[in-house]
Amino acid sequence: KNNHLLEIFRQRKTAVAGWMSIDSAYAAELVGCSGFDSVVVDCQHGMAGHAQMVAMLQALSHTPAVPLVRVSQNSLAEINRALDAGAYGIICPLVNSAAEAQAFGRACRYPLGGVEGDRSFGPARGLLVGGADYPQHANEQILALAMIETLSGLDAVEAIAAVPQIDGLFIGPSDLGIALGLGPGANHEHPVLANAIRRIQEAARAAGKVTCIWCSTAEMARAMRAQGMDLVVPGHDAIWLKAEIARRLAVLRSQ
Ligand code: 3PY
Ligand code: MG
Repeated sequence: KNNHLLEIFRQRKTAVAGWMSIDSAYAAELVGCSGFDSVVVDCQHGMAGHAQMVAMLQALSHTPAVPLVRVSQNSLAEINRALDAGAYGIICPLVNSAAEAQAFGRACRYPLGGVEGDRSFGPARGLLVGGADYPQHANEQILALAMIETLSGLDAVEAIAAVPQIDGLFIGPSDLGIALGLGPGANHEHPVLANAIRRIQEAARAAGKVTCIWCSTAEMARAMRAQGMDLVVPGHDAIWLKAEIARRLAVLRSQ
């Protein structure tokens, strides 16, 4: 099975991904059927534990969206379990150094065909959704996206981007804004944050890797697309739900 995101990246288009903080297979299925190129199951700040993550990946299997998982930490065990459950890419939070990026990238790769990897063999759902040749194509089709959202990660961003097992950088503007002294909810247009975002983008581009970014609004996602991002996320399910509830209650209570 081909990872459709790779095709979008090759065509120099911008993928749009949904983001699940709610631990529901039905909600994941609904979002996966709503037109996104990809859907991320967030196991760091989202509610899903392992069992819900598996159910959400099962629900996403019959949607056109490429299933990605943000793991809670840079752990070989957790990354392997998400991949075995059928994720076609892993987003790893808080990558601080080239060494951490290498450990993360290696966790996503089988040590096959000269590739340096630490992924243990037991593809489980990978075989069901990816087909019998999953072990042969997994290394090329699975995305390893390292989050840059700390000062040490930003300082090491060029070295992180150069790690061969890493496919791309994923910007976390909220943590990055805090790390840069701007506090929570920093505006991406603040020159300090905007410069950091551009530096990350340039580091990825120089290494031939993609850049992805989490955005709190659709407007920010549109601006980031115009800036050349390869993948943008226009907020998450809880934000969408709250916004629409607020809009409807305002209609009902405004008079
Ligand atoms: C951040 O902005 O810090 C993120 O991790 C986005 O989810
Ligand atoms: Mg973060």
